[in-house]
Amino acid sequence: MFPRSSGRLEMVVDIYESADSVRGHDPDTEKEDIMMTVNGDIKKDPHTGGDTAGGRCYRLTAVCVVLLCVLLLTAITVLWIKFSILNTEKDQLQTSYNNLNTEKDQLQTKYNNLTIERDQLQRERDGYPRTFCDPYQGRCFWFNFSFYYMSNDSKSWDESKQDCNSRGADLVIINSTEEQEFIVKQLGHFEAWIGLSDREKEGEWKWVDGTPLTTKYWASGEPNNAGDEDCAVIYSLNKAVWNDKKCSEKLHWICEKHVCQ
Ligand code: MMA
Ligand code: CA
Repeated sequence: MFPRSSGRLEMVVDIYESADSVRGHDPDTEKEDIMMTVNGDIKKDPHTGGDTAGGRCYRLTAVCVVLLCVLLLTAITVLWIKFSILNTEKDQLQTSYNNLNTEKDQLQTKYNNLTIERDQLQRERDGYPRTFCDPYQGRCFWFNFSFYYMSNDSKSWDESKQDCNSRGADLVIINSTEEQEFIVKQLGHFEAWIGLSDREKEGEWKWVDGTPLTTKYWASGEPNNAGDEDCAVIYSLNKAVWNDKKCSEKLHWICEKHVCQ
């Protein structure tokens, strides 16, 4: 039955529950009329004047699907936001973990150095002389018949001299161009105390073993005693040169120990 109504083709499906009648139902009371236009509109049953059961079911399904979609979208959005927050938190935790790890390594290094220093001090207290070369505190090298120690830390000239003495050595005494060029190569761009000063008498430069200065390698214009400078440093100015500086300044230093000393 496909009657035409107001120019539109309407499909009317009358379902008669004939099967039900077979099962003992009255087909007249349980008859359902479904009228659906071709363009999908649900039409009211001209006999009853209200929505058909199929139309209501269709609308209910549509509403349910829309609701489900909205629910799904909300859930996805919430999950995505949570994921983003967790991701940011993860990154922050990773950064603080890395920072803590770096800090831990630094503390570990400090701890190791302090342990070495403590052991050294204990050995000294027990009467053992300080070892000349401690690779944790500086760099050690040798040249001709001498061992050299170049400090990692910085101290005044007096403290530096004391450190060398505690190693059974003294601040370096330079006897040749070869020796000082070799030392400067180890120094790189640093400057370091050498065993030369004029603190006893201004202008009378002496090595730490008391010998007067003969062969000099002062930088041009030095020593200038600028603001009372009585201690000498070595540094590189294309070649190895010396400068006088205030003895209280904290700088690296170089100890020298003769092989047969
Ligand atoms: C200048 C020069 C030196 C002096 C230092 C002190 C940078 O060099 O006057 O002779 O010893 O300053 O820092
Ligand atoms: Ca100077």
